[in-house]
Amino acid sequence: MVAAPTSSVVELTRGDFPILAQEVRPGVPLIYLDSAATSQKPGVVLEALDRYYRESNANVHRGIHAFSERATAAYEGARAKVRDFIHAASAQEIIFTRNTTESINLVAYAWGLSALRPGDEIVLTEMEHHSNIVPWQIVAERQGARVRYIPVTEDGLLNLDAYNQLLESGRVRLVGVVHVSNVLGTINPVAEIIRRAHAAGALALVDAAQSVPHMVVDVQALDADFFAFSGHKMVGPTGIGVLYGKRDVLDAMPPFLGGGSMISSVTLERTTYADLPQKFEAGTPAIAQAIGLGAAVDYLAGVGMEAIHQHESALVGYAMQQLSQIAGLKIFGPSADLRAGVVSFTMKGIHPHDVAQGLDSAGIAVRAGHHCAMPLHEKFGLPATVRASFYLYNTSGEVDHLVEALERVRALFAR
Ligand code: C6P
Repeated sequence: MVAAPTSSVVELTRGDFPILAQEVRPGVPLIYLDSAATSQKPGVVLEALDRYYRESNANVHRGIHAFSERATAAYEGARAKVRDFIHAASAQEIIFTRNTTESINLVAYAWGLSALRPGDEIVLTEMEHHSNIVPWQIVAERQGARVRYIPVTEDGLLNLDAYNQLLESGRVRLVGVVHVSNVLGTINPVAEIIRRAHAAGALALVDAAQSVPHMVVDVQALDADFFAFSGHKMVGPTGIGVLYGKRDVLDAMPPFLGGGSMISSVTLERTTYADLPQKFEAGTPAIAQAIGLGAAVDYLAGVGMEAIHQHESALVGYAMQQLSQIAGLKIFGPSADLRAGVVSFTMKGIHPHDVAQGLDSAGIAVRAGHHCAMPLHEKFGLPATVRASFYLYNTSGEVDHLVEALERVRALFAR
């Protein structure tokens, strides 16, 4: 029997998130267990957005006037905060995008369309989110390249022997791997995967959408060539994401989008491009959202990423132990020590959408469906799962409510 974990993280932070004091319906408080889809936002992030629009709003990198300089300083300040948060060497390696999806598409189109040749191979994994599958399928088809996949084992881990065999073809140009699965919660051994990719002469891209918000990451220690994540999953606003890329790799790539801000000079015949990071930031960027992300990074760093990770590990261990007591409930993925704060499950004889609806009537927000990972669900022979995902503001009491509500759903459908 695992005791309900207690944590100073949640005691310190819970009150910072105004939405968590909301009721779903009169008398039914919100229990938010869907942070893998998007996280809630603390007051400091909401205030940073509001303050920017009230006190500093202007376009960046354009005006000579004081407000443009103020907005530019805040926008570039946010970039520097992100650099420090993921331990990148230079702010020039931090490209602001809309989200993880756009970051990966940037690499697929800018790098893939210029570097891939017929017969080249891209290696991904069977546990990728669609955003790290579909762009590669599109680009591979155009270039005559091939996409291959590292298989997932029954217990939700990557088969690294099969990975070695894939690398033996000698044709692999890029390995793309999810750091933390949004379905299984599996924390993949990305440092080792990247080491093997480099030994085989391939670049390595990490989909870090579910890792950067929840644990300490160091892109230099991992030696990743590309690292993609979203602001909205890390207590920041929607509309802002990040692509980290090694400077020499980004320098060698052509731009993705063309337009204002990404140029050095333009004539009617040709264009020369700006240096990094502007080369990849065409048009007016998401200024307020970047500044909001800077505030989010400050907030997370203030709480401490190691403390957040510990809190979620304890919570997911407790949740798995409690959920496994429910008759007919099956959890997918590895043991708690190998996963982040995500638990996907099915309940015998009850459709996942019915489970989610039953939970919603108890004020509990979870996600049900394929979670944009259809190939992984297919692998497990499932159309859908129910997913509970945790963050720094969740409590063990909320896990208890989840378990009680699931017992009620089970009893209802047993009648
Ligand atoms: N997963 C989920 O409920 P965007 O939408 O671009 O911010 O993130 C895409 C993405 C990429 N990789 C992983 C591992 C992800 O989990 C996600 C987003 C959400 O699981 C929405 S589908």
